[in-house]
Amino acid sequence: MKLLGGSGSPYVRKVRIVLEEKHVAYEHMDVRAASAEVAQANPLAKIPTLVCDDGTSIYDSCVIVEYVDGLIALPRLIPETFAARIDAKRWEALGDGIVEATVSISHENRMPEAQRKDADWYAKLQKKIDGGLAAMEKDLGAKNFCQGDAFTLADVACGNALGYLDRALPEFEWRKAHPNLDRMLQRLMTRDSFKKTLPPKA
Ligand SMILES: N[C@@H](CCC(=O)N[C@@H](CS)C(=O)NCC(=O)O)C(=O)O
Repeated sequence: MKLLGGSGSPYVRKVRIVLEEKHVAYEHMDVRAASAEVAQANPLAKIPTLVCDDGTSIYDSCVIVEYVDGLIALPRLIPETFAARIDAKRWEALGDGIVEATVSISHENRMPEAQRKDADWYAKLQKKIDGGLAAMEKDLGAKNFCQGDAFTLADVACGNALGYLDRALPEFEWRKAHPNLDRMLQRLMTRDSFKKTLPPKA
């Protein structure tokens, strides 16, 4: 299978962490969403897009991680029982929501200052990031894993969001107010899947 999408995309990194954790062999095509390869494989022209060996394409990142998790039984990243499965997907939505707000702010910051959106726009997105971090900090508590007593998609989504915050908004200091998340990211960064997928400095 072939994964289309640039290493700098946080949604691509989430999928790559899952592929590494599941030890699935894949080819990585480091291409942008606007590339011809993506346009051909995904009518929405978005990354990540996974092209399977039979030519079928799978998107978006949430569907791809569920597909990859189902391909190989162990280690199971999306729990089997209904309640735990929904909770893992809720963690994923939290992580992805923080990523989405962070992408918007970091794109806007690249505009010339005079053309940037107003303070209300920034405040609205910052509130999502702050709210998402507060919820993750509280739900993680003193535990070693976001969910239950094993590494799951919840940990992938949480660590991916924190890593992207550091990369895209390096001036944003989140650690002091979120010691549980700080500890979590340090522990996640000892895993091969997180180390191997860390994007080169922007
Ligand atoms: N919900 C999607 C979001 C993917 C996404 O927004 N990817 C961005 C790159 S980080 C993209 O392809 N942008 C190009 C576009 O929207 O046209 C997912 O989880 O895969």
